[in-house]
Amino acid sequence: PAYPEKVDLSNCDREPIHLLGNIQSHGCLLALRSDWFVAYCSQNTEQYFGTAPDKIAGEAIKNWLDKDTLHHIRSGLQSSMITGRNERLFNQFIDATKLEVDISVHHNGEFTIVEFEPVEENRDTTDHFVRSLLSQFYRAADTEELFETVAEQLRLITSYDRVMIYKFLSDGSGAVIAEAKSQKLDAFLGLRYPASDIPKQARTLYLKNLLRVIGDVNAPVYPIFPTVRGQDDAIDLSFSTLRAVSPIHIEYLKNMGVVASLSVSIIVNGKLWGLIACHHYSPKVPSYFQRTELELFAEVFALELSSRLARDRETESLRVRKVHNKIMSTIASDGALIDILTNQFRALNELIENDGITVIIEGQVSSTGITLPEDELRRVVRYLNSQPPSQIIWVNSLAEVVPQYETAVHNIAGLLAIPVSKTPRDYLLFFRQPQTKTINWAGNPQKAASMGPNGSRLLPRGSFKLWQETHSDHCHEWTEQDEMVGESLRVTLLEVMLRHVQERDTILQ
Ligand code: BLA
Repeated sequence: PAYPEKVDLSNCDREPIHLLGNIQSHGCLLALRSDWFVAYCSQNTEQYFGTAPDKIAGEAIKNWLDKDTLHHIRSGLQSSMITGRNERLFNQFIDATKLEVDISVHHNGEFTIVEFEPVEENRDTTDHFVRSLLSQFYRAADTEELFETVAEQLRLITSYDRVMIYKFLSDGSGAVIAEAKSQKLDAFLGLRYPASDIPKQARTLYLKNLLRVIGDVNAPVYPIFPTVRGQDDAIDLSFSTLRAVSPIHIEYLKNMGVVASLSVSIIVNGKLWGLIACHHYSPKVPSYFQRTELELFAEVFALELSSRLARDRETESLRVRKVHNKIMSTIASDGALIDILTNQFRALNELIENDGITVIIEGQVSSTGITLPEDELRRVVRYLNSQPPSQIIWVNSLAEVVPQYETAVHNIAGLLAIPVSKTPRDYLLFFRQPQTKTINWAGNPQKAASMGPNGSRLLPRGSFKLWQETHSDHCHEWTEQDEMVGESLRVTLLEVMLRHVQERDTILQ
């Protein structure tokens, strides 16, 4: 009922996935009011409490749960209010039916949400795998090895058919950067997926709620009772562990041939860096115990990752500082600015990977390596001048931003531009040649979605067949690192400028 009339690729981001009003079938949900009376429950209460939903809604929960269990739920709720997360209670009993369950509890502002899942018979709670995983990944020499180790180990431990590390790229698309899978499956490693595969509201939710289990895409969902009209009254299931996922996403998984999935957020410096994504080709619900371990593991993994990334940045900034010092100690104190900078080309060349450097100051041009003819250079500078001032500008494809620019003619595809002075038009430019680049998409990203047979409903793409995109007018992409180096070079140049002006003033006096 709360499902919006129409969802398409442009409003995919607005599908209120936390208000869809259904849960998955592998558990049961109760929403309690502050007086511990049941306000809402899932349709399948009979199975868990021996009572139909209309006989539980409106009643006191103490009729079905004993004192001890209620006590645990109450203290779980208190911890949950502090941590802002679901609190898990292991091996509890429902008094009314003597069913052994794991319980998850949290408060959503209005209700206390209590969720129940049956305890599987033969689970091995003594197998603490986080510790053994940690010793493995501290040994990894670099981040690539770290990702591979993590994927391999997680697959061994969780026994999902496929475990992937999925990384978000700067444009919102994502790539499978590590994979462990059963041999009979095709590899997804290296494949790219468009941003719309995981819309914005889902990503926002995954920042708050770290772990999602989809137990069986073919199982029915259970609506929440009593049914409400419209989204305004729908119960907020953001933190519900049983929340039924978007039907569009269910269809997506079906199209992929996947039956069950698990995904865990990897958060680095407060941002959703990526996901650990697991697929299974038959129904699968990991135990509460495994989920708890996985969450903990994902957190330690994210910490290790951010400390490795910080270490890399530190090494890089040390290198940049050295070049900065070299420039500052060898810089001439007099002469024209353009000559001063030309004399530093060798040092600059060390700093940023390039195929040519050009400096433009008050209409004068000096260069090393490949450069552009003057009229083309003027057109490029015109584009640069139209950008916000006093900032470095990087372009991966000049053909995309400069009218009539011909990459092949000039053999230059992109540039990193550093403004040299406050006055526009003076720049230090690093050029890069074109590089043929192929992106392997899992299906044509332009056809990420299609309309249903009647045109009224959106369907995710039906094919994940390899779709190659080839660019010949892009350079080797400028990275965040290049941006950082460019930015610190901009500061160095400001210092050079300042010194130059001071020298000139001293001479003039
Ligand atoms: C959610 N999409 C997701 C999730 C993943 C992906 C991992 C999180 C839920 C989960 O754990 O399964 C995408 N899954 C992938 C990708 C790979 C993978 C890229 O295994 C690569 C190997 N999806 C579409 C379109 C829409 C869409 C067109 O393709 C919208 C119009 C929506 N995806 C969509 C929505 C969710 C989602 C709404 C949230 C599901 C939910 O949490 O309710």
